[in-house]
Formats: sequence, C-alpha cells, structure tokens
Amino acid sequence: APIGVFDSGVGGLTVAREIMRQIPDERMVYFGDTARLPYGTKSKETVIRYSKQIIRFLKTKQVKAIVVACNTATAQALEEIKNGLDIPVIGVIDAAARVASEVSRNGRIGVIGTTGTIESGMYEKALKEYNPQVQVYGKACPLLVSLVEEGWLHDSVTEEVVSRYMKDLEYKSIDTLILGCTHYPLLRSIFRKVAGEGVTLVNPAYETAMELSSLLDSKGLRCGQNVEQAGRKYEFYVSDAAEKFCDFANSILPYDIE
Ligand code: DGN
Repeated sequence: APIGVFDSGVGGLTVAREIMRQIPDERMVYFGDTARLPYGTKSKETVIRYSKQIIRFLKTKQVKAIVVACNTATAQALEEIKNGLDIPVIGVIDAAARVASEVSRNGRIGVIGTTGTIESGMYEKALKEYNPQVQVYGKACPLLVSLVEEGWLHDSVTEEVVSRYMKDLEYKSIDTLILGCTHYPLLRSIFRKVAGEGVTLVNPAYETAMELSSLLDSKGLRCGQNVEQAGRKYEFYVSDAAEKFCDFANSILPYDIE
C-alpha cells in the first residue's frame, strides 16, 4: 500500500522528494490542495476541515500511513485529525523540533514559517517538550512562499527579503534555525549565506522522511524491497491548476511527472 502525503499545494513536494530519496521503495499518493491554498492565512477551523476532506480522499487510495506535509496544517490540524484515524499519521513539526533541540548547543533556536505556523506556537511547544530550557524565537516570513513559487530561488530580491526577515533574529544569538515552511528548504543556500556558518539549518522535510522510515519499520508497514509492484509508483492529485503544479514538480523532483 502507498503512503498518503498532502499539502496545501506544491510545497509538500519538498517532503515528497525527501521520501523518494530516503525510502525509495515506498509508493506514494500526493494530494496538493491548489484550489484552496494558501493555508498559511486561514483559520484553524478551516484548515482542520480541509485536512479531514483530503484524508477521506487519501483513504480511498488505501494508504497505509499519512504524512501531513505542510507546516501550517500540522500546526493547526494534526491533533484533531489524529483522532478517529485507524492508520498512523505524522506531521512535519515533531521530528524537526526533536532534532533542533538535540543539535542546538546554546539552546537558542529560531523558527521561521507562515503566519499560521508561527502564531500557532506549535514549534515552540514541541521544542519545549524535548527540552524545557530552550529559548524559541519565531518569525513569520509570509512573502517567501510567493517568491519560491515564482521560481526566484537564487535571486537577489529573494536574498534581500530573507535578510529583512532575518534582521529580527539577528540579536537573538540563535545557533539553530528551523526552516518551518515547506518552501524554505528550496532557499537553503540563501539562508545559509544570510544566517552565517555558525547557524545549523534544520530541514523538516528531511527529518520527517527519516521519521516516517522509522515509523514504518516499527509498525511493520515497510514495503518489501525490490518487490515488483503493480501500478504507478507515485501518483499526484491536485484540486486545481494541474499544469502549473506539474511545472513546479518537474523543477524540483528527480524525474518528470506527466
Ligand atoms: N505548505 C505551507 C506550509 O508549510 O506552511 C506553505 C504554503 C501555504 O499554505 N502558505
């Protein structure tokens, strides 16, 4: 059975990409809610409702586990959607928070994401569960999603915007920065430059793929390696604008989708 992965749009493809890289034998069904994005500015009630609808769709695809590949949906809806679900579901926040709390030496951690993610305080809550001593500094960076979707990944304008946002974290002496929005790992080189070498960047997409891998192992849900599987390995569904989705997917995935 495949893994179900969903996001508000294209951003979750950074998580899908890590799943393809880290656990290449697994099949995957991806849903991007392109008709209703962005989730970053929507209310909690709405994000919960949308997420539950998508999960109903993914269950019709017989998925064995679900990854909420969206920081906003994880922050706003993960707790609610876990209830009453008979398959494992993970979000993108927990593994990133655990790793960040482990790698930080001075306990001063920055978190950046959409307004919804930062205002939810969920990263801070998760980080403090792993280490109550940490100081967490959140900063919403809403403009970055549009810049990434415009394809301006290595652009001086994007660098300028990143610098402006990072100014607020400048005097906090953070040594660890969580890229808490699906789009931000695509700006890694800019963050690297702006934040400086002394700051460890934590990528929730990568950490989530690793957590999914251990979860499948521990639940005995791992697919047999090298097994001939019927049907397509990866399936993608969107609620609108499939062509635009394809273009973005083809720009970041290791192979072309139709
Ligand atoms: N996928 C969203 C997130 O990770 O928070 C970003 C896109 C959005 O809905 N604004």
